Amino acid sequence: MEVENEASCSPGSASGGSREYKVVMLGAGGVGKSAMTMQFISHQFPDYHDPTIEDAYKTQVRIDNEPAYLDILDTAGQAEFTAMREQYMRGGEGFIICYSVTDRQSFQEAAKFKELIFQVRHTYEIPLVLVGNKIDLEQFRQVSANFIW
Ligand SMILES: Nc1nc2c(ncn2[C@@H]2O[C@H](COP(=O)(O)OP(=O)(O)OP(=O)(O)O)[C@@H](O)[C@H]2O)c(=O)[nH]1
Ligand SMILES: [Mg+2]
Repeated sequence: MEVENEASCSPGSASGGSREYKVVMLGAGGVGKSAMTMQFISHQFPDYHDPTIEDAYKTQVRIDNEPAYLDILDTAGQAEFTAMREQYMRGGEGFIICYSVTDRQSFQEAAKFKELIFQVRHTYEIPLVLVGNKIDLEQFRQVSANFIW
């Protein structure tokens, strides 16, 4: 994956003495949100597409040299599972918006996710990262790395 846009992370609530950060994975169906999450959580890459309804993970990390918890919510990209969207956009402290570089429409949908966050939160001052995934499939690339969001 390649990180193409980044904003700083703001602190979240405390959990057992450690800071807790609520991160939400967003993006169109099949762009690789679950694969990315599994790679991060368990260092395994699922090579199948099992459409997510909603999966939550909690893992211990160090952020700014302090122990912290990351609550990662892996959400549904497929439209039929998106009823909870507004609720998790309200609760997220940081968002990872994913698209596939092989799928131009998923890039356009990424911009829509940003707008949806704005509609729910009424501010653009929300930490978020735009991730262009599947860069190993260079021969099928539809989204230039130079595109500006
Ligand atoms: N070649 C390649 N395939 C990938 C990459 N990331 C994910 N995939 C594949 O893309 C397919 C979909 O990945 P998922 O992680 O299930 O996609 P998702 O965004 O979670 O999809 P939904 O849960 O339906 O929203 C799977 O077959 C993955 O193995 C990548 O970086 N490169
Ligand atoms: Mg998924």
